Order: sequence, then structure tokens, then C-alpha cells
Amino acid sequence: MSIVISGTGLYTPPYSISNDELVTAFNGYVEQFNAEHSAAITAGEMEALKPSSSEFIKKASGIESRYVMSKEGVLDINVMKPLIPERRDEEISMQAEMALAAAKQAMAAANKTKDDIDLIIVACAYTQRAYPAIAIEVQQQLGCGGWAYDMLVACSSATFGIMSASNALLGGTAKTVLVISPEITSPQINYRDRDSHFIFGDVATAVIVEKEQTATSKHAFKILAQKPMTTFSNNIRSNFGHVNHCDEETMHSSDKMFVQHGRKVFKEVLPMVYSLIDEQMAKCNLQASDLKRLFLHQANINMNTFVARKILGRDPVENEAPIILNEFANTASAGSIIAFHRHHDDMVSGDKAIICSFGAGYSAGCLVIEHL
Ligand code: CO8
Repeated sequence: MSIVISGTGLYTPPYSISNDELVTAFNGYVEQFNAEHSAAITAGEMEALKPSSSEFIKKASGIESRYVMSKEGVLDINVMKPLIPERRDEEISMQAEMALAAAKQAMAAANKTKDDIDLIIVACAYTQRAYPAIAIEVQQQLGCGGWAYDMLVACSSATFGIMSASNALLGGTAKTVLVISPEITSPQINYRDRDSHFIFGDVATAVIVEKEQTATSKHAFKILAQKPMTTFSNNIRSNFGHVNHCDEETMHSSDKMFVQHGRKVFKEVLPMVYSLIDEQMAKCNLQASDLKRLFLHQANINMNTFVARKILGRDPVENEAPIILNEFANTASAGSIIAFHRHHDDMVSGDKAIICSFGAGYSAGCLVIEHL
């Protein structure tokens, strides 16, 4: 039995923040901080904070802007976080609302109605609450039967979610699966940290996964091979969690936000990624020349160029390894799916591609797909 990805959807948040806007806010904060602590800095008791720069961000990461659900507070140097009012329990949650918008597009692309969907997986880096599952809220909003659950695997959530969907179809516990990745990363960014204030953006993606025999969409992609992998590392970490409030001293410390050692991640994750891709290509007897496209995780343009060169043995030509992080920044698990959503319309029967995620955990997930 073959499993296919038969539709995709993308929800783009209402606000965009450019590097220049973000850097102006960060540098305003730095100036204010250094002025407030000038005596201690002059006395050598404290180090002055260094300014950020748009040129550095673009060169080091490829990021030029990011979308967010809330903009004002992020750019206010006395706030430096998105201001997101809590909704009443009777209202739809923000994350379910984002998920729903992407889900409806994916369902339309795959020619599916609510009656077809019998499993919904919300797969993302964070859920807004512990329970009830965001996926079950989406199930109720869509009016679907069946079952639904949330799963969190940081940047590999979307690919792992597709693999879980595929396993449910093969195991007979579902007939059509909706995998949604509503990524609300902006509240977890430390906007006062020069090393990471620019990295992430908000977004939601969705895909439909079903059996080949039920697929009717124009663009359906058979999964030829799939492999998830994980290996523990503290180099990308957030200590945010439900136990935080039990220690009054540390409950608000900066380790409760996103923290990483970017250089180490770069060096350690890349070999994992290209050996994973190599192995899956070998499993399918594929050469680099058989691949139409590489849909890679979108964390850093230099990383993507490195992986693409290693796999292809040359620089990728235009759109061969599409980049979306210039516009969206790193959107945790959604990045490779945004690239796939935006760049599959010109693919035709027999065209093959790789979808590959990598990130915190460490985790990496690789899918080899072929257009039906
Ligand atoms: N402006 C100007 N200069 C800066 C800035 C800045 N903002 N930041 C750092 N610098 C300086 C540094 O101080 C350093 O100066 P010096 O050489 O004098 O010490 C110099 O620039 C170079 O710094 P780095 O070596 O740190 O710069 P890199 O070239 O390594 O670039 C990156 C930094 C962009 C972070 C890069 O290392 C990177 O992208 N690494 C890979 C990261 C990655 O893939 N991470 C995956 C994380 S995503 C994930 O798993 C999802 C987690 C769940 C979601 C979380 C949501 C919030």
C-alpha cells in the first residue's frame, strides 16, 4: 500500500517585521541599558551590551524579515515581547485559529471534506496550553469525527507528524490524516539577546496524508522512504515547562526562552542531515540527478547551501533547494513544508524530491517523495 501527501496549506500571520525594524528596537534597548549602567560599565564591573546589525543577520542566517501574530510589543524597547491577550475558554484559541486556516487550504487542495478526515495531528514546537489538545479543538471546529492529538518534536515535528500519519494509515487506524504545524515561536524569543533575537517567525502549515487509492488531487506525492532520527543535545534548549512556577527564584530566568549554541548546532547537525538523506536516497536507488527538488528545514541559508552541495555535488540551481527563510525566518518545523507548499506546482509525474527537517533534540526527519 502506498501513502501519499495530497494537499498542502499555508497560513501567513498578519504582521511582518524587517531586520531593520528589529535591529532599531534592539539597539534602542542596548543604548538604554548601557546608559542606565554607565557607572558600573566605566568601573569595569559590568560589560556594555553590543549592538545588533541587519547586515550581520542577513549574512549569517539569510533572514530578512519574519511574520508575527503581534508586532507592537516586540518593537517597544520597554516591552520586547509580543502582546497577546489571553482569550476566554469559550473562544477559539489563537493556535487553533491559525491551524484551521492552513487546514482548510490543505483540505481544498486535496479535495477532502470534514467527513473524509478521521485523524488530526497537530505537530509543532510548542502548544499554547497543555490540554485539551489543540488538535481536538481543531477537530471540533472542523466538525470531523475520528481522533486527534498533539505532538512536539521541535523543528522535526512536521516531518515526524507526516510519518506518524503514514503509520496510522498503514496500521489501519485512520483513512485520511490532517497534519498541521501551527508554529507560534515569537513568545519564546529572547528579544534582548543579540545572538538569537532575529531567528524566528510565526506561521502555520498543513498537509493531507492518505492512501494512494483515495487520492484525487492534481499534485499528490507518494512517500518512497521515510526515516526519523534523534540524538540528545543541550545545544538547542528551552527550559520552559509546567514545573517552572514551582521555583520562585528561577521561574522567569532567560533559560525559559529559546537558547542555542548556533556554531555547535551548525557543525554537529549537518553531518547527521546529509548522512540521513544519503541513506534514504540509497534505499530508493536514487542518484542526485534523479532529484528535482530539495525541501530543506529553513534555519540558516548557509546550512541549506552546505547540505544541497553535499547531496548534489554542486551548487543548487534556482529553485532546486528553495529558500523561504528570507521572508519567514526560521519557523521551527514548518519551514520545509512552506518551501514544499510554495514550490511544488510545477512538478510533474515521476518528479522526485526530499523533504528534510533538522533541529532541537537533536532531531531530523527525511522523506523521499515522488509525484504520482
Ligand atoms: N549582530 C551583529 N553581530 C552579531 C550578532 C548580531 N545580532 N550576533 C552575533 N554577532 C557577532 C558575534 O558576537 C560574533 O562576533 P565575534 O566573532 O567578535 O565573537 C560574530 O558575530 C559571529 O557570531 P556567531 O559565530 O554566533 O555567528 P554565526 O555565523 O554562527 O551565525 C547563527 C549565528 C545564525 C545563529 C548560526 O550559528 C546558525 O544559524 N546556526 C544554526 C542554528 C540552527 O540551525 N538552529 C536550529 C534551531 S531551530 C530549532 O531547532 C527549533 C527549536 C524550537 C523552536 C524555537 C522557537 C523559539
